[in-house]
Amino acid sequence: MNRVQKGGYTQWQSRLMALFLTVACVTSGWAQATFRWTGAAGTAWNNPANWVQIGPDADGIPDANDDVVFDGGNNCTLTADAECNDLTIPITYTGTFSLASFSLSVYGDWNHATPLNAFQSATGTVVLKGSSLPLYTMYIDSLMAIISII
Ligand SMILES: [Ca+2]
Ligand SMILES: [Ca+2]
Repeated sequence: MNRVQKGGYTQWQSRLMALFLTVACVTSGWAQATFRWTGAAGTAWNNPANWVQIGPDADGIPDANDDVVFDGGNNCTLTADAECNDLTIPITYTGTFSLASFSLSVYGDWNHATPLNAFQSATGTVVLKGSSLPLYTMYIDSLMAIISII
């Protein structure tokens, strides 16, 4: 028998609503974090000690649902393929971010506000994978830039 609780919902309806909200939270990106680069423990992107993490993330390393913001003056280098949601390199960032020979998949917006050499593609690859009208602001200050739109 379904007891009607306060608000007019039965226990079964309340449990179904709680399950729906849990699934919605897990799948909607509410569980994303924002990672601010500090470079406190070196230059490796894959070292959690180099990030200040705001919000939940299991391993302390940015992935497809996390926003990344570079700040300060310490350099960052990919040591493996990586991914993030929004990537922001503000004009206040005075370090360099190098892909080395790896790929960075960006699922959200690419915000690169500085024409300085803060971003270095080296022999790596940027993959812009946004699916919901992401914004890309990018300075290309190189005679050797190769842009492929596929
Ligand atoms: Ca995450
Ligand atoms: Ca992670």
